Amino acid sequence: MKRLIAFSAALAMIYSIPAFAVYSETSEDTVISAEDTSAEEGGEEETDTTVWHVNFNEPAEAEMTDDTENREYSVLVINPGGEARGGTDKWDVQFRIRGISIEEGHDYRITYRISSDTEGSYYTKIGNLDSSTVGEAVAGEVWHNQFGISTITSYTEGTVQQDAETSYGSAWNNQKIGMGDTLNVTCNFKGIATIPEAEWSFFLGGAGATSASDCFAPGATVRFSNLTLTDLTTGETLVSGYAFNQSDVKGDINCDGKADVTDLSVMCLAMIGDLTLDDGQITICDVDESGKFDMADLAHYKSYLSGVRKEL
Ligand SMILES: [Ca+2]
Ligand SMILES: [Ca+2]
Repeated sequence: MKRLIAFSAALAMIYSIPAFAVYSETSEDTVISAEDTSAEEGGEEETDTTVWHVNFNEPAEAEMTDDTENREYSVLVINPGGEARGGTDKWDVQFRIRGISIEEGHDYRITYRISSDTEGSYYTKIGNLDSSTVGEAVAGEVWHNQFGISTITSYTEGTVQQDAETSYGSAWNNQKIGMGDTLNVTCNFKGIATIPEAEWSFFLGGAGATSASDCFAPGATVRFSNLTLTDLTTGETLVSGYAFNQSDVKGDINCDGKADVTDLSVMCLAMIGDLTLDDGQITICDVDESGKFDMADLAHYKSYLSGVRKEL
């Protein structure tokens, strides 16, 4: 196990790429007003809202790069907006996708990886487009970052949450992220209302009535990948943005197009329980194709990286 832990530390260093943001809280009324304006006054025109995109309200400004090479979306928060700058609140900057449909009673799994180069926080939710309450879904939100059974793994702090269950009625607070950190998040939740036209959004904006501080400072870069939403009841994949299991390269667990020591580090983290993998990722980790992911796969990978084995 010693060797594994060493690998894990190495991985943590490799992964010390910046991450995130601040955090805030939301009240249904303010969310409604925010949504009412954000949809119309956003920075984008003619944008296909069924793909990941940024939306912002003046004076907020943000820029999204679809980084196909690194398989991630990168959002530069140029101006987070917020009350102090003449804006409204944390939803002044949003990274989001629309065109999702949620069914009451269905089970869902959501995953994402978020990295930030500054300390910050964010709020993320799935809800309808006008924030009107639907049944149990207050402000039209069927899910947010404090609802469901979630596991959060930080590359700097290890496991922050493990299968932590939070009821829907809990405070709708932001999730913090440390400077240079990366969070891997998995959450299972049940659809508490049917929302035929829903969006999944990350709020990255400024401080306001529901947010004590800016999510991110001007100039912060926040990166996203492994953005997946699966309807476990039907097995349907509703959202898949740079999912971890999309790489064609064997053993490329972090989906950067290469099989290298970084991937082995991820596998080591998973092996010691610091990282939770989904079924697709476990399949990728089974590099010796034995049907299971175990120590033999780590040895197999090592022999490839050291040149003893010519192919994975
Ligand atoms: Ca890789
Ligand atoms: Ca195996």
